[in-house]
Amino acid sequence: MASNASLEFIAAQTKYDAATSDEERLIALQQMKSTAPSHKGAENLRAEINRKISALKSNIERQKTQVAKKGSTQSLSIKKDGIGQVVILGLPNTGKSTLLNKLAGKDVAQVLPYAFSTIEPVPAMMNYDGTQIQLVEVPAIIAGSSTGKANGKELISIARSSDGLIILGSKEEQEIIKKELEASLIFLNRQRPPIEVKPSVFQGVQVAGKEKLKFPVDQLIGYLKSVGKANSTVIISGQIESLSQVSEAINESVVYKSAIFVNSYDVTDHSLIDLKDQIFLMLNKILVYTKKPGKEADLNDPLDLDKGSTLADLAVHLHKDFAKNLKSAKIWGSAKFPGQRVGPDYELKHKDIVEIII
Ligand SMILES: Nc1nc2c(ncn2[C@@H]2O[C@H](COP(=O)(O)OP(=O)(O)O)[C@@H](O)[C@H]2O)c(=O)[nH]1
Ligand SMILES: [Mg+2]
Repeated sequence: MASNASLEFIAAQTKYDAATSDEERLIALQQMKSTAPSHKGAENLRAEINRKISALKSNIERQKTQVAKKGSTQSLSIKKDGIGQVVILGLPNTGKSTLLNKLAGKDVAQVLPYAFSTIEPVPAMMNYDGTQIQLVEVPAIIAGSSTGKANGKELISIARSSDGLIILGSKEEQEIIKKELEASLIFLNRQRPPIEVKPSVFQGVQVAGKEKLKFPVDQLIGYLKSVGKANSTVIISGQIESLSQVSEAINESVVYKSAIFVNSYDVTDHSLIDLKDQIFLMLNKILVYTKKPGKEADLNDPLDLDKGSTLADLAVHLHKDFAKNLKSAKIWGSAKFPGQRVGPDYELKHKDIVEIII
């Protein structure tokens, strides 16, 4: 090895030798490159590092496209429609088609007394207060779907891209579905653990919010090193109790979905109305109605906005000229009194009636 190598260079080389993945090797090589001796005698060494870097990069790229190709043959998606897409999941013969038909208000899916009667995803629109929500019945999920049984990977990929889920079945059956989803890195009704790990240009791991970490910080740093995140900035914004939370938080394949759990056979007409409300709430949307001065609002023709939207957001939604000239609006519903005047920053609420003044 070349003489006059710096300590940093040797440290990077040690990292390279100990690396267990191409990503780690690449990071180490890049550190070697930046700390390599610059004199003429080390020319060959620098050339060799550069060669290794480009070989590794193309290797990593190739692996990535292979993963992407593999992923695409195993994913299936239903073109979205309406204000959101909600997917119905259950074991065979749990009443998925029956529920879909009840929610859609017509017979879109065949109800049959045997397992695997629905073999293709069935989309249907559900009317909710004048707006449309897309429901999709997915063919039955079973224990082992996450490993590919009964087209499981394709079917679960529909849940992955949905805006919310209905899990249908008895408690035990719901648990089976939940397990299959978790094995596919789809977690229900919870949020990503409150820790963020970002790559850093500085050496080592900097941690903000250490006091919220409920185990020794050295364990965290050791773990991050072992997964090729030796140089990172960590922000902990809530209690972190285990490394498995850290591993979940940094896993980009993990998604979080809202889910409603429904027991088969207890969907009466009354609970159907509740269920429709729950489905709407899951989408985090509000419906508002617009009206012209002196006219009534059309309550059959709502506009959907994301929860938290302001009057200005509504104006953008309507027309860009509206947005430019918007000064204020009169509001009925969430207003302090009927027809209250509010400005562009006013946060609209579900079922507000809005008369824009320009
Ligand atoms: N007793 C009862 N049977 C139901 C109910 N919903 C569905 N079924 C029956 O369960 C079987 C499967 O229903 P289906 O909706 O096709 O289930 P899927 O395979 O999960 O789509 C059919 O024989 C239905 O008649 C229900 O609410 N009560
Ligand atoms: Mg069915």
